[in-house]
Amino acid sequence: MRIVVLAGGVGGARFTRGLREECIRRWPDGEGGTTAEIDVIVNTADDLWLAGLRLMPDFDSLLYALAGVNDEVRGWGRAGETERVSDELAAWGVGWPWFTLGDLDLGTHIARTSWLRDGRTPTQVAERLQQRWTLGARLHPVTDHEIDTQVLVDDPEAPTGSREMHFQEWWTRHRATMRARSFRQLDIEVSRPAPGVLDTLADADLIMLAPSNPVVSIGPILGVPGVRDAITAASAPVVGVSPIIAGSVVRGMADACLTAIGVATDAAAVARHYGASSHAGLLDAWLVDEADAASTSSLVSAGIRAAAVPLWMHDVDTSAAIAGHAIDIATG
Ligand code: GDP
Ligand code: FO1
Ligand code: CA
Repeated sequence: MRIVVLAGGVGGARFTRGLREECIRRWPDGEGGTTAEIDVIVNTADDLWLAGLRLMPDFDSLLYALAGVNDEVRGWGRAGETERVSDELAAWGVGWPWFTLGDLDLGTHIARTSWLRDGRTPTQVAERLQQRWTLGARLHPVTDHEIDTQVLVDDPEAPTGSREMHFQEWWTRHRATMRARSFRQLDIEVSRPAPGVLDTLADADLIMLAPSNPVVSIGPILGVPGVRDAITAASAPVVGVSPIIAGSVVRGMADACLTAIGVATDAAAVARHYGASSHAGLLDAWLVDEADAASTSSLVSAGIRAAAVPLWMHDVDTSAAIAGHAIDIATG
């Protein structure tokens, strides 16, 4: 069984950890692992240069979560983190005072940047980083090009009445409170899928959209030229898990992103945004939470198989159950 997951950071990591567990239960290899292959295509549009280092937040969230070294409470960064270097950087006025680089996390950024400066590609660097732990999944940055998301916000003092800032400034510094007019990924139109991404999709038995931010996590993955077409051309069924439960984003500020692109913060609205595969969209099937059960009939009418199951990812077991339901509805 070859499963490909499209994923952002925290939602993507929790889901993939559950999927790995579910695969171990369904397709055990007799040695505590699974015969299933899990390939994760990871959003790279949150990435940034800071203090001379290349950060890849969503990739690192997946890496740390699958390795079991992540900070569960914050959702990003390493467990048992200290911030001595960050304090020094602040004293030097380097970096952003509102963006904390943990000491252990900095080790990752320094290793990554060092390998990039040696001439390796982000995909090659990602392979090196994954060798440290047994993840039970392969992580692929969606592209080796830099496609950092820029957010256009209102600014009455700017001559045009608006200005752009890096996604991380909008998200982390301003907590997405400044109204976003639009999002764009730098140079995405001239970017290409990273080596392996298109082949992985073509060879998949099942393609899953994690319950990740549809606009700034899944959106940029689909926006890399060739990726969306590879999904619609793939023989594998495509199933998505709603990141919205009862009109709420569960964690984070994804509602501010959805509003900016004119999509309601609603499980069925997100499914319609992805579209039915039978109508030139992506989805064959979509899972909503039990609280959104009333929306399943309208989705079925729109050509999307839908089911309502508990979608709160409280722990590995609840995430594994969600992954199991997603496998069942897509392949059943
Ligand atoms: P990020 O890159 O760290 O923002 O993480 P993702 O893009 O992968 O996922 C973020 C989204 O996950 C949030 O906007 C939520 O809508 C969704 N999410 C977080 N926790 C849960 C959960 O327990 N269940 C479901 N269904 N969605 C969740
Ligand atoms: N999020 C914060 O809210 N505050 C931080 O100081 C912060 C630092 C940080 C450092 C490295 C990293 O990989 C992620 C970090 N994040 C931080 C999370 C990140 O900004 C966003 O939550 C994601 O990019 C959105 O997916
Ligand atoms: Ca993200």
